[in-house]
Amino acid sequence: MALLHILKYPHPALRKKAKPILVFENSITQLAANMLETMYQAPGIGLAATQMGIEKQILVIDTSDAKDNPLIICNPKIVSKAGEMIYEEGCLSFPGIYAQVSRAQQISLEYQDVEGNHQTLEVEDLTAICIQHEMDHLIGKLFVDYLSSLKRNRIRKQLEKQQRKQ
Ligand code: GNR
Ligand code: NI
Repeated sequence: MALLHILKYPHPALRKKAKPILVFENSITQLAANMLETMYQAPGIGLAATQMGIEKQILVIDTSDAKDNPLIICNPKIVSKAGEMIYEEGCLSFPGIYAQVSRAQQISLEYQDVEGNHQTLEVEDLTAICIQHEMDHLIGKLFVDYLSSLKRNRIRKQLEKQQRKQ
């Protein structure tokens, strides 16, 4: 296993659109294991391949308190949404930045597991929010895109300054 480097906003790779995984070979299992290790170490509750500059439709989450419930999701598609929930979100590509975002409170999902088997999932609350946040990453969309351009520009300047100091 290995820790992966998480790209920080405004890295241009965060805007790339991920492609479906067609062949579920060993390298996908390896990538998923490395993404989980990187997510737990960060620590975070989710991670999308786009955040490492990898253009594949794969995300991992673990929203359990005990951090003992990892979920690997490939080629996800939301088939239904319900309700609305506002939650204070953070993102590992935006260290130290938090903002309120409104999303569906409940979602139904079709996806493939790491072996390529088709699965369905119904989730709500934090897990639903986290999966929607990660699925946005896979299409190059970021949580700051839900904010005004004024707020987004402030955040961009703050992060650019932070990265110059490193
Ligand atoms: O660790 C994370 N926490 C979080 C909190 C609220 C809403 C979404 C998230 S996802 C984030 C990890 C991350 O950046 N995933 O892309
Ligand atoms: Ni994120």
